[in-house]
Amino acid sequence: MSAEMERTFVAVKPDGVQRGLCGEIIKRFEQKGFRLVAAKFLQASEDHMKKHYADLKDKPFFAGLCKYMSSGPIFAMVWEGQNIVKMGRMMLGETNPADSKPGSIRGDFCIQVGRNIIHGSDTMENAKLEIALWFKPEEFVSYKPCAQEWLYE
Ligand code: D4T
Repeated sequence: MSAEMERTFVAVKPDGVQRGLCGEIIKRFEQKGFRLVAAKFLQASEDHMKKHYADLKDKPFFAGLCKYMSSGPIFAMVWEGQNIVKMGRMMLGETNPADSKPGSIRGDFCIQVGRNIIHGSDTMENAKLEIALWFKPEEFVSYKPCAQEWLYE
């Protein structure tokens, strides 16, 4: 198998969880052919969210964003696949659902930027930082999916 594997951090935000969209979101990544390598269901603290969104600390929406993200459960996942950081972002749609095309997750399931139901790492560098912030090495599961040879040449 010649594919170069990448990992990305994906999280169903509290609004996505409350609206019962975890299954739909997992389904989309599964049916694309990506491999789930770690997952957990948790309520993050406001401090944890401040670390996660540290690069946005000067934005006017930062405080509200961290409060909303820590207001309820999150389904946090690490997915693996070729070119997954870029493709994952395409699957999510634009940050503002109003700019997201139908067919993308945000285009299909939400309306406002402050309630955009899902997070996905935007660069490989941020993916590495976010994965390290949310998961310990022992939380990863190593396995070979049976469809691997049918997804990659
Ligand atoms: P996340 O990180 O949540 O996947 O979003 P994006 O990577 O797509 O976009 P971002 O970092 O610029 O924004 C983080 C988060 O802040 C919310 N937000 C954003 C908001 O509430 N108001 C705003 O004006 C913007 C730009 C939505 C996503």
